[in-house]
Amino acid sequence: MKITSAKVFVGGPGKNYVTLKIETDQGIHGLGDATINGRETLTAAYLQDYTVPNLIGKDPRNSEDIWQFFYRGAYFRRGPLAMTVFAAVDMALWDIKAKIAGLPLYQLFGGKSREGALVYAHATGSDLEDLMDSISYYVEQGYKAVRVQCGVPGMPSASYGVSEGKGQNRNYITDFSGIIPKEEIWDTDLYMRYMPGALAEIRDRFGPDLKILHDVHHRLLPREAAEFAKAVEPVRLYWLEDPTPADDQDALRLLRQHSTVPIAIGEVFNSIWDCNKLIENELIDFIRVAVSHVGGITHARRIVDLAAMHHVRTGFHGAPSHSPICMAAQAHLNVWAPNFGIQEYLVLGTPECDALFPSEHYLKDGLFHVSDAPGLGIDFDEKEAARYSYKPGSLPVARLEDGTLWNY
Ligand code: KDG
Ligand code: MG
Repeated sequence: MKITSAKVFVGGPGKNYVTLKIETDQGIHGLGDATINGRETLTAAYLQDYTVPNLIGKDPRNSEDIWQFFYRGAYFRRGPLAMTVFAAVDMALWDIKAKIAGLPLYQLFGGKSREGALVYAHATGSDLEDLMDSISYYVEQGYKAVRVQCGVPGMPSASYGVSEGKGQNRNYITDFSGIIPKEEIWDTDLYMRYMPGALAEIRDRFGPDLKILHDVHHRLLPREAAEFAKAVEPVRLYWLEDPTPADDQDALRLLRQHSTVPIAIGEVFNSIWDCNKLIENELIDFIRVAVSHVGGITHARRIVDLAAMHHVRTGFHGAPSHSPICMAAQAHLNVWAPNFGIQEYLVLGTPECDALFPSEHYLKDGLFHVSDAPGLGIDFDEKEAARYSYKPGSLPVARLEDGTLWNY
């Protein structure tokens, strides 16, 4: 069996999805996702200029050897762009492998450990009351877990994860007005004074059963993160996400010494070498890597297995940084992984998105159910794709009030 062609598409409804389609001499094709927010043309160029020519003629069934060929062959290891490119190839090869077997992908991992995978939605509000409305909306839809972010009174501009204005399917992450990012102002002191009380009010309003998650988006220093984690302990969060920039992994020791709040980290990681110490030292409770940013299924499975040895559960990234192809790959891992925790899920299912990526995967009562179609169980409509093209967009950056650049 040989790979005969590989095509790269950039675009999508309200997003710059980077889609790889690998075709074979047996008429079977596989799909991969190389989307990376704000840098989409770069993974597309890496695929087109280097990866595609090197795929032609290879046997797609040798996914491990192909992964090693690209990873070791690059000489310069890791990095988000390269690992996202390798991920797209790897997803497409697993898609082909499972289609050859005539099985849904999860069967190649060891079958189902659960029927549906718990997901969490993003509730957001410009203020706490707006956020409460947003949470109610998701609870009414049957979600059992919700990430909550709201504006902080007095904060000079809207901050990370906070949407201004009403509406439930708000894309507040990428700004498509151009490649020059918007700059936001962040004030740690205001956040630290306001947010623990706001989270406590949410717990009071929604009762003990709702799983409440909160994302700090790397904004606190280690000591501040320890203080914040202690302050929110009575809320019984499902997790506190990215309390510090996780480049400094030892920083989490301080937080761990002061609090038992579950910690989730990893959406910016791109290899096992970014998180092996965090996992082995049991400094986190959830690993947040995304299959599409961490070298694909082959590499993600190594992380999941390492995590399982250390009581760390999965909480794969699922922001609109990933196309439904990555979400499908994660859905197969989620129904299999013995140490599955939760899946981030931002409603992708607009009619335009479903037309571009048809599938039988579905969400019901806050659980994601995976399709039993062979492979990833998702397709890509090239005719629909012709309607879209690349739109320049960017993620915001954050500064302190005195102009110091801060963590987004
Ligand atoms: O590309 C950046 C987004 O994926 C990020 O801002 C989303 O923090 C995020 C999350 O938890 O989904
Ligand atoms: Mg996050």
